[in-house]
Amino acid sequence: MLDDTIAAVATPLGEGGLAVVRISGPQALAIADKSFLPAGKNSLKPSLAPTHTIQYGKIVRAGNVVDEVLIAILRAPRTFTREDTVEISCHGGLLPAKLVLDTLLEKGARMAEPGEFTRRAFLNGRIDLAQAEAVADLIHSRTELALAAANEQLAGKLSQRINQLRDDLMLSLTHVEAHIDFPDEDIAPDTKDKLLQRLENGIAFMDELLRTANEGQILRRGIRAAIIGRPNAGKSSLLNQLLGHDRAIVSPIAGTTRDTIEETANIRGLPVVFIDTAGLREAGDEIEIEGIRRSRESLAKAEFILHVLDASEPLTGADEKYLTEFADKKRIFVLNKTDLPLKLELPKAFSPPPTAHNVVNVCCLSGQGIEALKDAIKNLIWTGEIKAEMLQVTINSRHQDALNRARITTRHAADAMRANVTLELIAMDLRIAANAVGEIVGKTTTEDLLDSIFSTFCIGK
Ligand SMILES: Nc1nc2c(ncn2[C@@H]2O[C@H](COP(=O)(O)OP(=O)(O)O)[C@@H](O)[C@H]2O)c(=O)[nH]1
Ligand SMILES: [Mg+2]
Repeated sequence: MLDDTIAAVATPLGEGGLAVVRISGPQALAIADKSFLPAGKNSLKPSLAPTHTIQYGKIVRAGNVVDEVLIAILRAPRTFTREDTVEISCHGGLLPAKLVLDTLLEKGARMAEPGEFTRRAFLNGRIDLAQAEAVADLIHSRTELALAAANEQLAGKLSQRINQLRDDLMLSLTHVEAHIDFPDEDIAPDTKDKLLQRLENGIAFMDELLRTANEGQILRRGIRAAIIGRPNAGKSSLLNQLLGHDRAIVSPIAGTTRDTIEETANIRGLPVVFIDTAGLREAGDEIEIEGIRRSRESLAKAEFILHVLDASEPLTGADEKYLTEFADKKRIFVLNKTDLPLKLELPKAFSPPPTAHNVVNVCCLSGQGIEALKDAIKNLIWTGEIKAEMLQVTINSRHQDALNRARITTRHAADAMRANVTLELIAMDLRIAANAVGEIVGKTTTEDLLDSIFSTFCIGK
């Protein structure tokens, strides 16, 4: 598979100033030679150009000029894929990039699969699997904080820790196996203690990593918050305030928001997907029935709730219904319209009792209280400070799955050792644990695993 040369448009499809077409593989320079005509007295054909230089010229197909381009010549191994790579900067827009790509395909390149450049970078040892995943995180990150975390992972911060953990497990395994070879000798008590201590340390370290899964998920996928409340409480106004622009229609007519609206906002560095629901009141017409069905659906998926109450009016039956219906969800009560005389009294009976963290006063007309609400949201989803160390390692769900398996078998091995179970069984557990940890960085992989990771990438990456 690595014998062939792949090509793809590396920039997003659409109109723009420039587009980049990338080609990588053993034939990259030869194919570029057949497609590119140097122009000007200093330009060289790709196979003659020194590495890491830019040449000016034209892409030519069947005698016709396709586009005027700059091409970067990047020779193996100092490239992203560790293969010969040529990057062609052509004019932006769908057609120039497509025609340049077609030319390369005609001259012998193969259309790249999604993520195939990054997959080659992994297969050629340029980056490990956790770093390859970080490339995708980087592309998809929606806040600077998420970007910082992806960069740390790409730099190998997670990989270092995983490799250390795997080395420790392998060392324990070697010790255990050494004793299997000498069945007459029991493990000396102090050696056994040391082994057990190392295993316990490993488990503690796995726990530490596993605790970052939640944060990792928040940074990567964002967290979903449904905005609920009775009609006219100010849900759409609140959404607009949190987004910083007018997204939803605000009107004094109850039932204005008929569809659910979803938008991501950056809340103290955390991507939060806010869902403005259509209200759950008795439906008037068919559109409203559908709107309410969608509201229910997004409510079920939401990790927490912003319950908007109109503070300028006494509590209504509809408000109370929401209070009881969502008692088991994480929620923040947003008391809106605080510019008007206060008439609302929250019942003392609902749980949890109101505190400064779960009750926030705002005015969605002026924006007053919105900053305090953002703090409350951050506190709700991310307990404590967002520390720099935290961003160095935030595992994803694949890492979490592998670590959970490693933890179970390591625990099993440690318990078995205390119970003096035969060493063969302990060795087997440790081997499984080391392999599971190895999956994270790609030391142990299968084609299926690689396919599932790289298929989520975009084409050209
Ligand atoms: N006085 C005042 N009116 C508000 C405030 N927030 C929203 N409103 C008004 O309340 C009405 C309903 O707002 P809207 O956001 O559409 O409520 P929704 O039905 O819950 O989405 C609109 O006329 C808003 O202008 C506020 O803080 N103070
Ligand atoms: Mg609305």
